[in-house]
Amino acid sequence: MKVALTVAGFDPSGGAGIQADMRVFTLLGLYSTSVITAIVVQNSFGVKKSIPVDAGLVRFQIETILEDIKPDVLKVGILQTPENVEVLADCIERYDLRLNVVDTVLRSKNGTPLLEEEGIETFIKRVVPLCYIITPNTDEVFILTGIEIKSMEDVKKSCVELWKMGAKYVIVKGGHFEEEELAVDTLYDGEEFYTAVSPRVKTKNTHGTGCTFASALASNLAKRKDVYTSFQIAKAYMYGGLSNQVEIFRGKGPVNHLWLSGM
Ligand code: PXL
Repeated sequence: MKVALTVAGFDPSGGAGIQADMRVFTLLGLYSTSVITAIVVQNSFGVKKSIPVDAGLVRFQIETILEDIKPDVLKVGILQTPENVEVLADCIERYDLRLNVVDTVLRSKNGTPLLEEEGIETFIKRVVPLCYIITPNTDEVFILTGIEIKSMEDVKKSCVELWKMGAKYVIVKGGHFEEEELAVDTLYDGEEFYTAVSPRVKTKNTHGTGCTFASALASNLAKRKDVYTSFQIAKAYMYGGLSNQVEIFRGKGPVNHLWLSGM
């Protein structure tokens, strides 16, 4: 059985972060280990507060897992502090965690910072060059590159920029172009652009989409599928989760991770 490690935040409402990651890994047939970086106090109406885990404790968790097993893939979510960014970069280098998917979680949908301002520069300097795949949405692209995405040309420009900053593969998610009929994600490998396309699903239940996509991607990489195939499978898994709705919460509920098991 392939093994994943997620380094991410804890979501008490269960739809994002470590809980989403572990659910996706399980459904896609992987064993999942997890290191917690922050406790994100939230429900379906939004994030109230995020409390970071001390960087020394994040390091201790990673070291303790890694002295025992080497995961087949690493998935990264919330880091919150510059110190946690440094620890992650250091551990990727030290333990050679090169097959990774880094989801750039910078702030919540209602604006709570999930990476502190001072951590962004450190993230760009230390983590982006170690990313195998980086998966920003359009808001995160703006924070990381200053490029405001209004067109496909802007998407391509930002892919090239993030690739130049050191990520091996860049996926810019188009889920935030709300007026379009299609949800188009773009992959860039330094040479060519590839797209994964699905119909846009009109739903309020989008909590955890970023985590879900990144974990589905990571699961397929761990199974030694290539990046291009993993990209298409992850997109298809997302579309299934969004289009097979479950109503659990009163606010913005989670995507349905369980749709693949027929629920
Ligand atoms: O979707 C970003 C995200 C990631 N991880 C955790 C979160 C959130 C957003 O709320 O709570 C734990």
